[in-house]
Amino acid sequence: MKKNDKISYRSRRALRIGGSDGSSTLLLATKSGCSLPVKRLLAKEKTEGSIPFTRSFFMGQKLKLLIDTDIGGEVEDAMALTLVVASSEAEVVGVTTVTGDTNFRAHVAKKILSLLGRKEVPVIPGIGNPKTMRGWEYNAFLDENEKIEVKSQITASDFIIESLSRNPKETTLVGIGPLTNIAKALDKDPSIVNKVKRLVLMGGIIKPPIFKGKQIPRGFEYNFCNDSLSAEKVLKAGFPLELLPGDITFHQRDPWPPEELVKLKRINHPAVKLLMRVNDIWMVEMRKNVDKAKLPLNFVQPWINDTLLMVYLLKPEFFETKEKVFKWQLPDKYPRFVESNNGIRMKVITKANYRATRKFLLKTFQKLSS
Ligand SMILES: [Ca+2]
Repeated sequence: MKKNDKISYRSRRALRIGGSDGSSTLLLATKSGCSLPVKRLLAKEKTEGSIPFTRSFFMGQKLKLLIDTDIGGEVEDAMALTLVVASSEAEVVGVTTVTGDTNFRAHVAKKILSLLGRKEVPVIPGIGNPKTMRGWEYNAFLDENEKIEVKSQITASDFIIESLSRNPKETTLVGIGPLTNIAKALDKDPSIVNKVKRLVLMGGIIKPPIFKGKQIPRGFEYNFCNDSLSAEKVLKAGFPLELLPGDITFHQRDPWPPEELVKLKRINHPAVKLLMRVNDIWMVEMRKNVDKAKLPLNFVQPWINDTLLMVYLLKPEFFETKEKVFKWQLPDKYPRFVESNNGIRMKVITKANYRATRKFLLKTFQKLSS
């Protein structure tokens, strides 16, 4: 939609655009149809409080998101979930958890949703093995003596299949963890490839970025490396695919500048307070990983990755993308993407406006406490 375009609509509808000064404008459309200059509407959109309503009215329904996540480790998945739930432009239809102790992860997702007043959102533990958990994760999200209680009558893969089949082409499946659950769903019902609206993934590294003169090791990308066979299966299946590769995450030079992190820490909302607690613990854990990888110590940063993907869904104008075709190669345990004339077709995020992303995140989280 461009500024000089016109919006035309033919059903009988009324739209009231509210202003922060209490004023409002009623716009009417009749069966005979009419059109309004978008420029005028966009000017109205700048008025605080009217953005989600006007956007959802003209751009269609809210974004329906089904999120498959390894929430419960670093803060990122929880922050990503908080963002989309806090945003009035998205509707989370369900959360499935993957890798490690998926019951624990489902409990964390439930906890975040409850703190945000959305405990009715279904959360389904998926495929994983508790023995592969790293341990410290239990201390970060849970309070002392907090019991993990998650029950589900359905498996995560069946939940994915059912959700996509109930509303074909309406739901965006978002993968911000290893792709084990999605690969399982694909095994059971290959037709989900045509039922999903978009499959949007965080994972892979296309060209290892350099940080402070050192190349980021491929193993720092976790999602595709953790279960590369499932990743290969899902990527090659023919989904309408969009990818945020780890390159873009690691191109951030100053992921959360201290003065902005302080503003996040000042937000008086239990969900954000929990995120900040986990972030502080994660920084200590990350220092150990960075020591092990012999990377510069200033690599210990609150990197924005899964959350960046959610911002892409909500604010695509902050990003640049390119249609690309890749061949998948697995010469060792770390996958490679080689550009090719035929292979896996996808839309790849190539650039991000990190500053705008952080500003949007901060504003959305601040609204939680107002
Ligand atoms: Ca994740």
